[in-house]
Amino acid sequence: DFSNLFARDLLPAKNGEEPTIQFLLEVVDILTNYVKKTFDRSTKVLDFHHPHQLLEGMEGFNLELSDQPESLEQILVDCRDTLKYGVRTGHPRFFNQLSSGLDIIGLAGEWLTSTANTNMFTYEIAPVFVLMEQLTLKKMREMIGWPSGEGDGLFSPGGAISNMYSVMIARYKYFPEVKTKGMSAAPRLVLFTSEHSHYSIKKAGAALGFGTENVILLSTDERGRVIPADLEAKIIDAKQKGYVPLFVNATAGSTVYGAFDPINEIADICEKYNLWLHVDGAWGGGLLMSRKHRHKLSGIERANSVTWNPHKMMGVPLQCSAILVREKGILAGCNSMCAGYLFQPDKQYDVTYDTGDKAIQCGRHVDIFKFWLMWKAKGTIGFEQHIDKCLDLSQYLYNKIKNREGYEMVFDGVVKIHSSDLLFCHSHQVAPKIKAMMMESGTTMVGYQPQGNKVNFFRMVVSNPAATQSDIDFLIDEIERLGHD
Ligand code: ABU
Repeated sequence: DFSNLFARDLLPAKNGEEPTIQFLLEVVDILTNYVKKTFDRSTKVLDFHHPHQLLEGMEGFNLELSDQPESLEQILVDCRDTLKYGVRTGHPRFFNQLSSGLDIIGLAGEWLTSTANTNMFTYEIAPVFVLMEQLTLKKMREMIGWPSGEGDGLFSPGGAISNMYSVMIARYKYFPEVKTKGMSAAPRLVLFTSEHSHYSIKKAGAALGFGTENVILLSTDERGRVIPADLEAKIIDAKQKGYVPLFVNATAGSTVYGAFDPINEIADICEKYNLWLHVDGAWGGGLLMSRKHRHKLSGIERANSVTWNPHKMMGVPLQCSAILVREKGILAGCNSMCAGYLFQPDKQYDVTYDTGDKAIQCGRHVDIFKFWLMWKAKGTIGFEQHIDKCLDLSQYLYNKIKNREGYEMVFDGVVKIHSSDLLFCHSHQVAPKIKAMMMESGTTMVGYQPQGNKVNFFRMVVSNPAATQSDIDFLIDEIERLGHD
């Protein structure tokens, strides 16, 4: 009975050990029930409510904060309600986001990480995690193909931040004085990225003082891949205007089309004009684990920096994103501030393991452990099998849809609904309407968006390790069922 117990009765309170253990066992019970249900196809992906309904307090679920402590019984109810009204992103029929799935080893890793509750900035307080990060980043660099896995890197709070790091270090490489003097020390610098690339490159342009007008968008072919000739033409044009081309982002797995830019051809142009080449492999980086599919990133070994998010295609729990850099030391050169209270040079150990000063953050979450633990538990071969299975499932979906009445491929690989059997055919409204009904019924989830002059279409993401062919079948049937309603 937790109704008369409060947080103050738990450890470190005197006699707090027994209630602490009982309370945590209750929490574990809630979590394991949730885990079981997540993989049960008879449960819904979500129980949707509008924000005002949740804010008004659904069935006693009160989001308001209180001045007085609530009982542990109420706290357990809050834990159950939080999961009840959330979205089961590990459900086999959740296809909505690039990151999905519920990996049990990864989950165990998160629990351990939170229990350890430490900070990545120094070896002093995170010795094991720092070493795990170093070894894992080296392994990732080997997979990229940099000699002996040499180079640098960090886990960062997401792909957008990893991409921002790449722009920062490119600028530091060519214009190091910007660190001390600001952008007035540099000429007008321009960045190049695909019109299909992630918006984070533009965001980095804005945040770092380049200005979004100096992020030049490159034209793509019908499959969303950068046209190298357009890159070269735009570099020449920028130079003629007196601007200084600095940085090119090639995307390996674009957010909507899943397109892979031709890295080798882009690298040739970067070498010719002495530009920094970054590969945003936030989504597609995972393919490096697959001997069958890694050719899609051919040329990545020529990049100066790479973003790779194991929390996407590889199914590692959020968040887990790496910025990997070919040149050792440049992250520290760009970002270090040598705070004396953390990074004392005269510590008793090798202080090159105090990696925190390479980051733009101070405190840094331990994102490595769950990934390291999963890699141990699956082996490289386990990740490879997962990637190969995801691509097989995509092929299954493609084969199922390509000649099916009521569907049209946006291009060879992305699906658009257009049937006259469905409401609002050929209209922007079809996909949003079906998506809304899908969320109300809670049976499955898939995202939609417009792209260029194309009407809203469904973007099917296959990265969920729990998904099977039957779940793909279910999604197709469900879209048709909802479309006919
Ligand atoms: N880089 C963010 C990806 C968002 C998504 O899941 O579509």
